[in-house]
Amino acid sequence: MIDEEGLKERTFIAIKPDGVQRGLVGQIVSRFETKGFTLVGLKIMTVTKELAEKHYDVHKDKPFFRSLIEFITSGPVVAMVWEGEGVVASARKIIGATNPLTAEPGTIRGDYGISVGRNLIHGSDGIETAKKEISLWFTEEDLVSWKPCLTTWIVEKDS
Ligand code: D4T
Repeated sequence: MIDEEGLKERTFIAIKPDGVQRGLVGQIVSRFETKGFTLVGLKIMTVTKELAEKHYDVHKDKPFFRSLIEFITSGPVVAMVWEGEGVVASARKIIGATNPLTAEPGTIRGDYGISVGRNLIHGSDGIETAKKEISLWFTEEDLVSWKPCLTTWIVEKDS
């Protein structure tokens, strides 16, 4: 689906410090790549307290807020933007439930995690959230619009 600005659907994905420290970056990127989505933004970075607090602002009154901010700023994070039809909802399914213990096998959290405070990866929970998160983490210049040559073998009708 193309939005009013002519952009295809995009989502924001971040591999959290546990995923990076455990050497799971390649396997996690591969899940989205082999599904057929297009990588349009990628960087490894140390998250500042300011960015972490803005990103998790909706949770600021939750009891786990402080530990969440401490965790997300505790080591490198791999921030990404993925593009494709239905990518926001599909990425949430690929990621799995918030608690890795109850996340389905076959999902990233279900396959690699145990603890909700070490759940490896973040994915935007809706199209509007995705837009906000992408502009919080990336500049326009950081993102690359491109059409993979395999598109016609993955998508029947490229919108
Ligand atoms: P994110 O936002 O990281 O993709 O996770 P979810 O969308 O799946 O889950 P969420 O927003 O409810 O939680 C945000 C973040 O907080 C951590 N967390 C959550 C935690 O440390 N303790 C808790 O009890 C909960 C509910 C995990 C994800």
